[in-house]
Amino acid sequence: MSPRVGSTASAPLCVDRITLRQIELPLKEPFRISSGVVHNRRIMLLELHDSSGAVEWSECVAGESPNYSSEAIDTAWLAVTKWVAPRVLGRTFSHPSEVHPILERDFRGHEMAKAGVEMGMWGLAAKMANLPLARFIGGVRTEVATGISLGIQKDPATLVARASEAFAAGYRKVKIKIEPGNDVEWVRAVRNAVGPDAHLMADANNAYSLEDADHLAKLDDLGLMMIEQPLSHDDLVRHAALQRKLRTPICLDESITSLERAQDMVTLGSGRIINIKAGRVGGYASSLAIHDYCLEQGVPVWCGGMLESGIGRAYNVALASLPNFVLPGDLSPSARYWAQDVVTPEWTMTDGMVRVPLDVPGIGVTVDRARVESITTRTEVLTA
Ligand code: OSB
Ligand code: MG
Repeated sequence: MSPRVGSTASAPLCVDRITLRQIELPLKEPFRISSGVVHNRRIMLLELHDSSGAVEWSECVAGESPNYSSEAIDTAWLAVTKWVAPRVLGRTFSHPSEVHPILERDFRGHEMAKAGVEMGMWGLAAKMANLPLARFIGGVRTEVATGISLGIQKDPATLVARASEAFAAGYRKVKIKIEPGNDVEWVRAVRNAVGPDAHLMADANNAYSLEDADHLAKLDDLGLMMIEQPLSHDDLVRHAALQRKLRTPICLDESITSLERAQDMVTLGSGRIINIKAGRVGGYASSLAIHDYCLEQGVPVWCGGMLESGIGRAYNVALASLPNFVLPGDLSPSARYWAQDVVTPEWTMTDGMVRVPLDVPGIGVTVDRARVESITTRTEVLTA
């Protein structure tokens, strides 16, 4: 990949040690999507040590089970220790954009595992360049618009209450998780309660098939900004057929795992919006490439979330400061998820916006080591 226009020069990077930690962070309330439920986040954190003494943290977004993609924290742990870290440790990079191609060569899949390390290299490079990560990658925003992703609730009345509370709290968008049986009438109930102008969308996490096209078309009257990933996790062809039958724009999440998949989406007409999650596409270099391509193509993007701790969230917020992140992201503040986050300051939201940290080099938050230690359940130190 050629260096991105606007990407900032950096001092050479040479990481000689990566500390992996697994933390267990209880969610305030279970998060249910069509493909599974999460009660506690078991999260891999990475601490990258440069030979110069600089240190930065990153996070691998893989979850407990392979219900979102084929990856899970235990496969990612194996992939990082066995194949990802060995390609990076002790090697000198003149810019973090050089890491992605090294991780792609004869190494298929494992995007979340690759991204955990690759994004850490960007965070570290920003810190060593004495720049906030957002500025290091060419971000232009000082704050980013925030949406909330509401898991499937016990009944439509509860969903309506949660959505109304979210708008009252200032959120700029409410995303409603749907599945067959809990869909059109639930979204309609919310729409009737919040009024015609509220920014609403639905996310199906692959719960439908093309045979449901006529049913999904009933959403067209509900004024949704988009419907996210209605069909299979790796599908593009059927989404193109479905998009031809819907007025509501399709947004792809699971299906976009690389720049090439984003290009295929545009070529085939499989969707009109992309949810970029750096973890899903192998990290920042790939996210930047997808962002730049979508900007060229007039395809709006927004930043998705994977119930990250405050560390992963820092990378999401920095990414969302890029120019073509024109729709509110799944970037809720720390208190939406956790009784206590692992960073200081915690992520907060004011008037539906999260501030991009621009006063500190690197990821912009400090890791609370005592807090991390107290919830660590596995550690492994990898060296060159
Ligand atoms: O599909 O966007 C999704 C969380 C886990 C797995 C998949 C998804 C999500 C979310 C959460 O919607 C968004 C957030 O982090 O707040
Ligand atoms: Mg999604």
